[in-house]
Amino acid sequence: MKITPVAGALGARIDDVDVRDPKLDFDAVYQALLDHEVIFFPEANLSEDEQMAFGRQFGTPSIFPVARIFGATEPKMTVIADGPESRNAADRFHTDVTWTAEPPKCALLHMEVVPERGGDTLWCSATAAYDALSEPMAELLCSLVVVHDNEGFIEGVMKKAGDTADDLAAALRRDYPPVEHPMVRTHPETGKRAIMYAGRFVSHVKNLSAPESKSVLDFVEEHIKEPQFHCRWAWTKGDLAVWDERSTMHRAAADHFPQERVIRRLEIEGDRPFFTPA
Ligand SMILES: O=C(O)CCC(=O)C(=O)O
Ligand SMILES: [Fe+2]
Repeated sequence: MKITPVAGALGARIDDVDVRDPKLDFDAVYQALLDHEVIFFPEANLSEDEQMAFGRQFGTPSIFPVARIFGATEPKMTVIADGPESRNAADRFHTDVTWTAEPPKCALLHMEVVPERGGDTLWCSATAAYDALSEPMAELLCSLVVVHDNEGFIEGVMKKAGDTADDLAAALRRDYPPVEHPMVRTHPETGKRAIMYAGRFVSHVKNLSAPESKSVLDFVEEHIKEPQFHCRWAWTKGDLAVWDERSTMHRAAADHFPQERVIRRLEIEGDRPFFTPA
C-alpha cells in the first residue's frame, strides 16, 4: 500500500492496494483517512456490491433521507447524474446532509461516467481553514451555533423534478426540520477543530441579527475558497474517493456542462457534531 499526498493541506492517493482484498489492512486505510481527510483509490473499479462491502468497513451505510421517505429500509447508493437536461448542482463547498441532526461521518464516491473535459471535484480541509483563523476570529466562530435546513436541497429537487416533488418537499420539511450545529466542530477521533460549513444547507447563525449573520457566513464562504486549503481530483472512470465529512468540505468544479457525468455515492452514518471548549 503506497500513500502519496496530492496537495499541501489534505488528500492522498493510495496505490498498490485492492480494497476487495480480504487481507486488506483496513486499519492503515482508516488511519490514512484520518490523517489525509480524503483518500483516492485510482481505478478501483468497484461494482455496487463491492463499494457497499468496502463502505461497511467504515461504519453503517446510511439510508439517504429521500430514500427513507420513499420507504427504503436498506441502505442504497445515491446515483447523482447530470447532463444537458440538468446542471451539476454541487457547485458550492459543503458538507453533506448537514440538515439532519446526525450528518454522515464519511462518504465513498465512485466515478461512473466521466465527462471528456472538466468534472473534477475539490475538497477543502476544514481543519486547515480553522487553523488559519486569527485568534479573535477563531474565538468568535467557536462561540457560534448555526441553523442548517433543507430549503436549498429542496430547491434543487424541485428544479429537477418539478411540481411532482411537492409531496416529497412537504415530507422533507416534516421529517427533517431545521437543526442546530456548532460553527466549529471537534473531530470525535482526532480531537482536531474544523469549520463546519455547508453552503446552501446553512440558514443563519443563531442569536445574531440578520446582517451580522450574513457577514459572518459571507466571511466563512470567502475564507474557505482559499486554494491553499484545497485539493482537486481529476477523475478517471472507476476511481474511488473516500472523505471524512467531519474534517472536510467539498464541491464539484461543475465546469463540464452540458456533458454527462454520473457518480455513485455511499454515505456512512455519523454522530451529532459537537464542540469541546479547550
Ligand atoms: O459531483 C461531485 O463532484 C460532488 C458531488 C457531491 O457533492 C457529493 O457527492 O456529495
Ligand atoms: Fe456533497
